[in-house]
Amino acid sequence: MAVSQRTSLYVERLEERCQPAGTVTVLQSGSIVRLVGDAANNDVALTATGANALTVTGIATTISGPTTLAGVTRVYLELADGNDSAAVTATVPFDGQIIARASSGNDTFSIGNGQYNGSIVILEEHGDDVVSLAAAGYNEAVIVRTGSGQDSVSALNSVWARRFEISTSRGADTVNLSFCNFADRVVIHTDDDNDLLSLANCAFATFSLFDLGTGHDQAVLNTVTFPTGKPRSVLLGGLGVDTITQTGVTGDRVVRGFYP
Ligand SMILES: [Ca+2]
Ligand SMILES: [Ca+2]
Ligand SMILES: [Ca+2]
Repeated sequence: MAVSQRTSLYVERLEERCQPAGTVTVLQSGSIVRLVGDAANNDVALTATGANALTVTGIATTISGPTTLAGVTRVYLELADGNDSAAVTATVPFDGQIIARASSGNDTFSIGNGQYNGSIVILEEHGDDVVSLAAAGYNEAVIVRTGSGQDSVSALNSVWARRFEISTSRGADTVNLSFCNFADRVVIHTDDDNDLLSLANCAFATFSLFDLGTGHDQAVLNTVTFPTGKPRSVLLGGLGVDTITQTGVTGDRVVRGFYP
């Protein structure tokens, strides 16, 4: 009897974890907006409606405070505990900065579909986080730190005017860049554990760094253009038995620490 009760409670908790819920409080102070979540699995959508204007929509999540915002130069996403999701779109170009602050849980950030003229900073810590940057022009720096956990960062079908930095810290992480043009430097550190770096149909206009850290890492490059001349781009396997596959790769690069 006791065993049966325990099983039943565990199933209920799993169902609850998969459902968006809770309340996100929207606070505006001058040009700064904070979206503050609670311990539940919050799910919000932000849509740019002007260079400094946004609407906030809760997906099975209650929004407390204004949902139509003007005069915004910076947005903080502070969704707290739980497995949170935030999706930002800017088919009307958005000039503000977007900063996601660290929270526990397995969080998903999707920031794309449009034009971003302000920098984007994602500072995650714990949990298996997913960051997706797709179908957009990123006209300022984009910095992604996903912390511990098995994280996934993907950049798809986008143009990057300024630097793009990714650090995925501990955990078996995946970084996938495809159909992207990078005008400025790209710096990727996947750090400890067995990571996967995939670059497909990408062009790098200036030298870039890909450091896979310790662990048995894998790099797969398919149809990638690096610039010629110095300084050269660098691919580092680091400690561990690392493998690299290069198909249709042009330009100068230094490849170190991989087994053939
Ligand atoms: Ca939350
Ligand atoms: Ca990680
Ligand atoms: Ca590694």
